[in-house]
Amino acid sequence: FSQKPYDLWLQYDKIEDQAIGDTYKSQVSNIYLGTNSPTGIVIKEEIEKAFKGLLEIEPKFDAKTPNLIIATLDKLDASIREELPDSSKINDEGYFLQYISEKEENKLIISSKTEKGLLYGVFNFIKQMQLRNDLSKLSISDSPKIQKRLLNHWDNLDRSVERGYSGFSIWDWYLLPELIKQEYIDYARANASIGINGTVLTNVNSNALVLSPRYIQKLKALAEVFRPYGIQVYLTARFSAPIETGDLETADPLNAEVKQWWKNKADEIYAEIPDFGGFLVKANSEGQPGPNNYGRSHVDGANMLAEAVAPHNGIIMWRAFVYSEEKPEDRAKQAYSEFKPFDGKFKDNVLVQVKNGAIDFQPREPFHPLFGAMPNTPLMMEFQITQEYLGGMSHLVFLPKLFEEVLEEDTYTQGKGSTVAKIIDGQLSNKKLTGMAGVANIGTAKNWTGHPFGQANWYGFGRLAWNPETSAKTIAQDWLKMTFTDKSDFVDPMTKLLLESREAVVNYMTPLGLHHIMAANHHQGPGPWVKDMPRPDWTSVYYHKAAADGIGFDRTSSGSNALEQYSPEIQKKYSDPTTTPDKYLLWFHHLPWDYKMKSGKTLCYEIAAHYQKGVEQVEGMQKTWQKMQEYVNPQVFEKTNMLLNIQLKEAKKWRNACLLYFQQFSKMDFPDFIPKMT
Ligand code: GCW
Repeated sequence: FSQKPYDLWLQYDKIEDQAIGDTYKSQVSNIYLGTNSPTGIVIKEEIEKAFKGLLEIEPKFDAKTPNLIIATLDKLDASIREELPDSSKINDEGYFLQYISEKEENKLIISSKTEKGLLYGVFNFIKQMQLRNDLSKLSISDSPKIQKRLLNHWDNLDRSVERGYSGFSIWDWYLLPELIKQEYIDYARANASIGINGTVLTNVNSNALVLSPRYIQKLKALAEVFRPYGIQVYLTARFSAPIETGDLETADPLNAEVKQWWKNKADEIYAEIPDFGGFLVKANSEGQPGPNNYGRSHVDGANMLAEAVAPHNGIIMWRAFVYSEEKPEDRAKQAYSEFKPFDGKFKDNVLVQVKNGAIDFQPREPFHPLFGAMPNTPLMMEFQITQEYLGGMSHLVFLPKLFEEVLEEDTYTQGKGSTVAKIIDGQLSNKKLTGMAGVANIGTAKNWTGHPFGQANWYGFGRLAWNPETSAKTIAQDWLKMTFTDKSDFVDPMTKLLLESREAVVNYMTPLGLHHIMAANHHQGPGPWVKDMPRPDWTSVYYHKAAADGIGFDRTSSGSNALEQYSPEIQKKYSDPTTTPDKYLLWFHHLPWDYKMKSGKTLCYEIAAHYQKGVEQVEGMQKTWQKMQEYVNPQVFEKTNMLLNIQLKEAKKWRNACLLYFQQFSKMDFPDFIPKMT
């Protein structure tokens, strides 16, 4: 086996099927590459790597009569240009892959408006060979639907990673700017291959030190590595930085000196890194400083920073993850309450970054009501790729299925079909800025993500940021084929396994709309009993409300009425438990233990049945995996085996702990299928 975990989905193992390999070789025997810019050089290197691996040939770039042409549209001969679709079919980052057959000559064309688009086209072209597709059928016009496709690293300057389960931060700040690690280059390749075009290098719980001149030099070195790959660097901005650096006594966003301080800071950064992306800010959230400290609003804070970066085309991503310990309001309502009144008030270069759900990256949450509530503000989606609440380093969970579910949800704000995907890609409002962020699961682990299947979540995030309407199934199939093998005896059962893995984790952790019942602080493992915490909204009892009368959080008008933050269509459906989808039942309703479910069984029975099903689904995953040995690198096979054993053990622990805990209130016997617990 030559599958190398470090190489992620960019496996360029030799194509075994000789007929396919020979056909490809004849189709790409002479290459014209119409650029020798830094991006042109990385294109050349990638082609070399791919051809040496897949086809075992040294690509020829000096051809007079090329059959593979890689050049921006302005560099193509008119006769070839005519064979391509109209340039309006793609945007500045898009590309064409086209097979043309004229007279006796056949040609493959990779073309685009910009070199960045060309690079994306080349990665897709290589992928076509990884997938063993017929190159003579190629006719693809593709463009990203979202502009800012970013990873968010929650990486600290001491290289610890908040909620990171894959080793330490890959940013070796101590040895930068002098030492450029190969990992930085391979990180850029991997991201560019899926269209990611920006990375926020530092934790949202941020450290002002990164804004100091010494760190700007380190940042500059990384920016130079990433630039040819079309990746911009961004930082998190600590709101109190003007004070912490010792320069000022206040960070009040309306203070003239503070404004000037940030302008100067932006000028200083841009002088070194002209394509610096901008800042991501977590303000007045979980103890972070922010404009509220000075009686100012989120708009005041965001707009002040936006002004500082605007002359350089920078952007501000202002997070809406806010909930206050002083407020008695249901935590699920608070971000909406605070941000909706600001709709339309942010400057043009501000994106409000909203987590997919209103609580916090749970195995399942309804979509965040803000997505349907700020038509005049660009909203950026924030997904979490690292599995903070989904078993961290040990559980196989294919997250694109979760992301897809959120993106497909209908907000109804402009009638039926107003999906979250269409809100964030700007289709429904012509928003000037669009974006999607994923909290990275990357670290110093030799395979980048710790769990071998964590790679699929990084890959899938990139695919959905490029096009939020991509199906999780397509993503699963592509990733499996590119990472392991295209054999259908592997790809078909494994696709099924991946797609089911998300529902499994929901079943054995938080079925039927339960949420935030994890162990305190680290969030790994069950903790429905958690009640003594510094804040009530950090406990579990706050969320499940299990008592003698039943279980669940009443978010209808008889309870917190969080439901009123959604469109009337959703309110109507979800205000009645009989029309609420089972998957959100206990998110919106508090119901008696003997409440009769759609299945005809009691709620208590269904809770048990879901926990049991989750455990059985993990057993099913193990069975499938056992049959995959012949297709997988032995180390990856064994590692995944062992991790699945841990996952099964933990799934049973979740089932047992939650059912025993809830039973003290329900006083009902477990159904027979629940194994005896001692
Ligand atoms: O729920 C919390 C996480 C924190 C994280 C925070 C956030 C970066 O537990 O670790 O802090 O979300 O998203 O800001």
